[in-house]
Amino acid sequence: MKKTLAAAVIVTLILAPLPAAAKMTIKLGVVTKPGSAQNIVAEKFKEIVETRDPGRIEVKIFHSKSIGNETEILQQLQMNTIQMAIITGGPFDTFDPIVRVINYPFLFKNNAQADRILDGPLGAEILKSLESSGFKGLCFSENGFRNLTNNRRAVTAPADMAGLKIRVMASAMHQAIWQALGANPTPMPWPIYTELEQGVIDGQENPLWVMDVYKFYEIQKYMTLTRHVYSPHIDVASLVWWKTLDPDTQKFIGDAITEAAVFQRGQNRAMNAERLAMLREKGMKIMENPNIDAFRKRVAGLKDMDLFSEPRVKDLLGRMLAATR
Ligand code: EAX
Repeated sequence: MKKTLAAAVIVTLILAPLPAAAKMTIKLGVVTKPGSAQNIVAEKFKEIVETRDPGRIEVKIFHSKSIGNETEILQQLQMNTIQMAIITGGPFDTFDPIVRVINYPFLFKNNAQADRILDGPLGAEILKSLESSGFKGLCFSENGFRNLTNNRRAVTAPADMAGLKIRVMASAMHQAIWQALGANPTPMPWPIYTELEQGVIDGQENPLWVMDVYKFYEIQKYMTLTRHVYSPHIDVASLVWWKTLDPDTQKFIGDAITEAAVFQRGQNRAMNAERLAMLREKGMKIMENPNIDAFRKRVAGLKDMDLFSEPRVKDLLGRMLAATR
């Protein structure tokens, strides 16, 4: 009797299906909503990872502020409660002042230059620096060149900025830019539709896709093509988590996110002309040729500010300014 029981147990154990190799889950955070630049990177990354090696990794995207604002998402990466994020360069400012260098006004002259520098050794230095804040910097995707919108008046020169209350990201660099331009900058986390609608702020600055996807044409009358900052996203992983991965998995993930970033930049750029036409058609008054020289002059002194007092940051800014001249 005992023997039969033992045999039955053994047979059951043998026939029981082996647990499948545990599938890895990557929780990925973005603050913006589906259709936004960050989500396009996230979704492309998910598609690449899940189709290139099915069953290996599942990517779960948390969007639309479902796990907090950008600063909160970055804190969750530091603790490895989420593993990856696509976050605009601005809010990294409070974690590592080195990112002020990429948010510097009128730094990059065009897309090709931004790609060359950010995908090259200078970009790599910035990604590397983020490790001391607990982030594994993987690559750059893009928000794009930022433009000013407001609800008060047509802005074509800094003099028109006087007293305008402009929402800025959680970034000392961005705040300094708008102070220098004579506006009244107010840092606020994303999203900001309600604040614009209620007139808590007069304006904001973002790339064209934002005015489209977030329907700012409904609540902002004027847009000025200032292109004052080329705004990358930094695509990052939790450093604690990254170190637990074997080199092959690191390469698989690193290649996939880089491919997704390159795809998204191309797509974003391809849509700019169409978006501009659409925003005009929706009734926005668009100042296409503002006095950029006057804007430049106002921000020329920023490189000597305390923002860049840390020697390694100052040094990188100097090399970046030389490389983008
Ligand atoms: O990507 O906060 C900002 O202005 C960002 O550009 C926003 O997340 C849209």
